[in-house]
Amino acid sequence: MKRALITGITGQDGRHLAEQLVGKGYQVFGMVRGQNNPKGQMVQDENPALELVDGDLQDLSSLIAAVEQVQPDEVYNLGAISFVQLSFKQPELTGDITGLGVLRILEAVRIVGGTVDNPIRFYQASSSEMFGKVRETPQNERTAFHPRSPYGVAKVFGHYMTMNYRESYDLYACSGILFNHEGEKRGLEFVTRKITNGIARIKLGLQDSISLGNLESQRDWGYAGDYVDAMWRMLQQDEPDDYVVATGETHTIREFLDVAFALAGYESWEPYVTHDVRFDRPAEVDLLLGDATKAKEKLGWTPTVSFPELVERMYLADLKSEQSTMRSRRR
Ligand code: NAP
Ligand code: F7E
Repeated sequence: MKRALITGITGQDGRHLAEQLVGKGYQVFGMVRGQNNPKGQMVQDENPALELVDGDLQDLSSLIAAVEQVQPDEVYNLGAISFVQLSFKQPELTGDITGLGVLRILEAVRIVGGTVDNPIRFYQASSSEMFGKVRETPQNERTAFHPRSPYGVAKVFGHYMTMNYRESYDLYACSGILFNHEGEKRGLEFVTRKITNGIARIKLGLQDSISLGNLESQRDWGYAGDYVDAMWRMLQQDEPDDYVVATGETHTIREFLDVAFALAGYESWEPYVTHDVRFDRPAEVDLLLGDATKAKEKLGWTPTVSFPELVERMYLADLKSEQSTMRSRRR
């Protein structure tokens, strides 16, 4: 039975990945930070086969202890401050967790090491935000980075550290440069889920409108379940490498609104969407479009959920969950 340790287990990707790895017969350990973190219980209820271990990406000794305790075959480093907007407000914290946190977990993996026959394999959650003010379109593994936020800068640090540990210590370390991926488990702070949840609540009479920032930026949005499968595939190869994971399609926030409001039966979204400057960013990433040819050719990976299917899946899940909350409040 293979053993996997996942940091960021309480986040969107951690939950999807844990479910898939348990389905493949792995013994899965999820790292939870903090004292009595309520999300630990939530993921344990969702996935009873999961085992929780304590640890924090800000605390090297806790990471060494977690890796020593679990003795993993594979470590997936998904933990981060992942919300770009927050990274502008708390850049130092973001640098520490999203950037230096990668160095700390790499150190823990290097120090504990695994066995000669079975060294620990490491996955780093790199991001299309590293491309930022893009130098070329579409973006691939060779595209130069130009990050536009403290989050993007921290991810570039983590990305290069992962490469450096691979080259310096012969660590089996891969980075997945993942473009935006969404789904029912996406945090409510991100624009896609904010929109699908907002529409569900408007439909049920629970709110009147959705306040948004810049509607012109373009994102290459895929489904999170497909993207965690790509992470696993990266760690099954003979040699470690870096891969772009993307759909190869890009859409504006306006297009997302068009599809989502139409699904809910509205002719137009303009009456329900207001602009709030608080959601504008000091620097924006205008256009992301990924070229995942390498992942397709070497990993045999392809996205399975189209853009309209993704929006529908998210809207229907939000409608169902808001309806069930309403029913339980009435009881
Ligand atoms: P997410 O939902 O925001 O989850 C982030 C996770 O990091 C949470 O489990 C959080 O735990 C954990 N975390 C935060 N601070 C930590 C710390 N000090 N020590 C240990 N864990 C900590 O993010 P996601 O969407 O699942 O993304 C997973 C990873 O992929 C992240 O590294 C993200 O930056 C990266 N990424 C995401 C996308 C995307 O579109 N989703 C694209 C490219 C890259 P708490 O619950 O305790 O806060
Ligand atoms: O913003 C615009 C916003 O916060 C998308 C993270 O997973 O993907 C994610 O980062 C776009 C931006 O995601 C609102 O200005 C407009 O242009 O959903 P988002 P993100 O910044 O692309 C990358 C790949 C990651 O790695 C990150 O971890 O939508 N936008 N109005 C808004 N965004 C938000 N959140 N809220 C708004 O009201």
